[in-house]
Amino acid sequence: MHTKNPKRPQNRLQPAVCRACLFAKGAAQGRRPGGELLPLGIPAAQPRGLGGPDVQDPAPQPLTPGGGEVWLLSGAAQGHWTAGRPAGAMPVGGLLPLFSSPGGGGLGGGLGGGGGRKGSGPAAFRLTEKFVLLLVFSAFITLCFGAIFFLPDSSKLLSGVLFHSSPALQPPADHKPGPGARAEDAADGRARHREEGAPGDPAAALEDNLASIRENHERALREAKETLQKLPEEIQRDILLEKEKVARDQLRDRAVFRGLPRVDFLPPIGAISREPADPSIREKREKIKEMMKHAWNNYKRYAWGLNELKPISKEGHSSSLFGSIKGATIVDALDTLFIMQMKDEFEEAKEWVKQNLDFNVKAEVSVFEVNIRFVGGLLSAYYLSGEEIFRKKAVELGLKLLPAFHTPTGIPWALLNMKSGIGRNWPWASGGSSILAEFGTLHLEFIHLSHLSGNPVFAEKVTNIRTVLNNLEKPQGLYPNYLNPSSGQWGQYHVSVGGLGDSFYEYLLKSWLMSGKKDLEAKKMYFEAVQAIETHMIRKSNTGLTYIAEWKGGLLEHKMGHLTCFAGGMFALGADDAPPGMTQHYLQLGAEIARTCHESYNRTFVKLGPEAFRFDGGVEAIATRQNEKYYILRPEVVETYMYMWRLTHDPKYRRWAWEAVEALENHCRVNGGYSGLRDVYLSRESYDDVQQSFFLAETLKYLYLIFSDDDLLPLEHWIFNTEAHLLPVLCSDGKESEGNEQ
Ligand code: DMJ
Repeated sequence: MHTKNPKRPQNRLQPAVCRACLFAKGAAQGRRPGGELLPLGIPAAQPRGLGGPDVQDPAPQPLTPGGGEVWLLSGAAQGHWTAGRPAGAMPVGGLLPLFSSPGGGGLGGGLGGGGGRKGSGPAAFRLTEKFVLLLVFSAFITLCFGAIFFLPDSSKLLSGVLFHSSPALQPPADHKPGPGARAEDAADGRARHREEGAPGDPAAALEDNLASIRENHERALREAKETLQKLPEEIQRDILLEKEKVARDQLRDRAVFRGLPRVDFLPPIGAISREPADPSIREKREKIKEMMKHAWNNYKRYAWGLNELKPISKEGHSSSLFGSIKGATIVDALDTLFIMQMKDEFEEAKEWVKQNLDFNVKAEVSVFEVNIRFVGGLLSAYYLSGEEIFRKKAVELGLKLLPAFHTPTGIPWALLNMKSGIGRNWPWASGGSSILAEFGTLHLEFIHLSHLSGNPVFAEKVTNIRTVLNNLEKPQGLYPNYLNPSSGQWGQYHVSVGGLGDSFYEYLLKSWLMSGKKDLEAKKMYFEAVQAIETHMIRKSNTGLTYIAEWKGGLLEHKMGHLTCFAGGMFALGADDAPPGMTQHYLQLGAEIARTCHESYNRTFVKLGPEAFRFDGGVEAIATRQNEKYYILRPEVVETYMYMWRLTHDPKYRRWAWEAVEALENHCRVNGGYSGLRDVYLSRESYDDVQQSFFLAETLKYLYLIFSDDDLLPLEHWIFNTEAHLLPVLCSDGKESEGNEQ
């Protein structure tokens, strides 16, 4: 946690390696508390020597103590100071005269107008001085990179120093992969993931590292050189231009927001259905509605307005994935409440959204999570209810996410500070890459944002992602999980239909379907990808269970994640449009994956499946590692049952779904709601004390649909986003398909 000192400006100072480049670009900027834009290389706080803000401030020693040093803060060190020196800070003043100033001016002072030392800008240096500076600077950078990459446990250093991540976003050591994300493991799972499997060739990895060090080094040098060549006036002009651009963008966004076009709300098709005729099915459906009530009432009682509920502690649970946006459970649950006809609850949720849902938050959010849960949830609530507030909030949030696309390629950052508009990637992601399942899971929502706002900008952003992907060479036709948003090159060659990859494939198929089958590019990309996946990643176990392995640089890790289980439903859903002669094949593949995932449930004590299960070392569909034995109320297996039921009406899918209901009731239900389990093979309960918001958005919704007639949310009219939020199919003219007058 950051210790906040209200007197200290909250600007985050960047590590030394980033300074020159960020400054030179004049692109990424920090803000003074008062809102004035500053290049990141310049500390927003005026050092005491320069008449800093407050003499009472216990804060750190001057940025230019004795007129010399500048302290660089690491994220963890922000706000923590020891004996006149920030913990984790390193002095660079002596090394970097550019940033120091005997008179207390330095570059920051010069630009900010506070320093006033004549000639303190770069132009004051003679050519030889510049050369020496350059040499010193480059030696310093080399030293930093050397230390970062070659010291033992460099990954920790990388995340702690280079990427400077907020502790709030760091995976706690004993926590499960983040609530959700098929773009999985926002928490520890991901980082471990990366280290665990990766067979790979160490020489190649070293070569990769060296190449990226060289590349970074050269870029930093180039940019430092450019900065040195600029006159202070030029730098100031760049800053002004950038400032104007930001202001222009903000104005444009506000205009869009104020002037939302009128849209005719079409009554949704099949949003409400009659009771199932069969009394035993009716009873089961009623039971699932009762589960929703139990989950909702407890959330309301103990955690109202917070993101999620801790059902054992009976208090709120906040996930760093949403920064300080609140109310994840409320927004995620809206459409489930609607289709279950829980009208009072829907109304109170709507009222909360109206009064309290606020996106003007400072902390960083996961762009992917906020998109699938909040944008998706709001869009879905709008399309079902026609309430304008949901459309307005969805567009407002969409606009807030746009700065994430501010990268050289337009591939968005994973994390975004919605206040400052500054983005970055997960520190653990291969070489600063963005994640396929994250940037590849925006398409559906963004197309609808353009549709509902009349602003093409959203659609343009996601169309560009496609273009970038289509211009890239794919190893064996497969899409690696990592893509660098600056270079536009793939990171590590890891491919997964589970965490980090999954919903990218799902969104290709659903883009095709949601476009009223007009988006041929999506269709082509989907079927080509699926074909490559089948060839290189789908295998059968000794006893004939079909599974989808993970592909790492040409080698297979024979493990399948709970997240991967969604693919059964996906294969079946795409079957109708498969290349000639393949429809039956894909339906069959969907059925086989469903069976394997059912086995992974059936082979546990609690009859709910583990996070990942393996097909090696003599086991099949069983988790062998302790850290893969948990179940966090995930939906993917019942999601696949839902599609298989709808598409085949084979009664076993209802049977299997009911087994899951019973297991949830027997093992996850507690007085205070529903909890995940730490070990599904244990006979005693091992609660993790979190009621994930997707339990209400997805797990209970899919279960309810399995025990409803098919005319509730017919698949030919509705697309479920990856969080099970509903988006109507758009016709060829970009309009929603006509509603009936139910
Ligand atoms: C949900 O947030 C979404 O389904 C996402 O795509 C992946 N993971 C969780 C549920 O497991």
